[in-house]
Amino acid sequence: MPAIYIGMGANLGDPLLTLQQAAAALGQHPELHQVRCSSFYSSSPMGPADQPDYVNAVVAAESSLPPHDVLDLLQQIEQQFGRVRLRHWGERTLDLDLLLYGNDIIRTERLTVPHPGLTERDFVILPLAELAPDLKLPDGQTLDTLAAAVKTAPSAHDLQKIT
Ligand code: PH2
Ligand code: MG
Ligand code: MG
Repeated sequence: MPAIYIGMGANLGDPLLTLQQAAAALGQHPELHQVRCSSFYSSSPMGPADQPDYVNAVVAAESSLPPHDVLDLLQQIEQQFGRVRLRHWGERTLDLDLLLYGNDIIRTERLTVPHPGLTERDFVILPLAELAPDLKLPDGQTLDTLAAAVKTAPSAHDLQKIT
C-alpha cells in the first residue's frame, strides 16, 4: 500500500482548530490507514503579504485508494470545512494538498505529484521531515537533506512550532 503525505494549511477562522479537526477527519476515514500527524507550525504567508499568518502541518497515511480518489477525498473534506479561497496564494479556510503518493510522478489536469512547491517550502519540509526523515522523493532527494538545507537558511516564513 503506498505511503501518502498530505500538506495542510489554513489562515482564516480558527486555523489551528480547523487543522486539528481535518487531521481527525483523515484519521477516521475508512480507506486511510496508519494515519499520523506532524506538529503544528505557524508561518508567515508566502504570496500576498496582506493576509493572516498560516498554520501548517503534514499528515502521513497509507491507502490503496488511487491518487485521484485521494484528491476527491481531500476536496470533500475542504468543502466540509466550508472552504473559502479568495485569491491565488491568498487566504483560505482549509487547504489540503496531496504532496506525495508513494514514489509516483503524476501530471494530470487536476493533479501534480510530487506537489510542485514541496522542495522550496519550509512549512512543508519541516513537518514532513518530522514524520519521515528517511523518506526519499521520486528524484532521489532525501527529506533530512532538504530539512537540513532549510534549517541553515534564514527562515523564509518564520516557522514556529505551536504544538
Ligand atoms: N498556502 C498558500 C499560500 N501561502 N503561506 C504559508 N505560510 N502556508 C501555506 O500553506 C500557504 C501560504 C496557498 O496554498
Ligand atoms: Mg497549498
Ligand atoms: Mg491546494
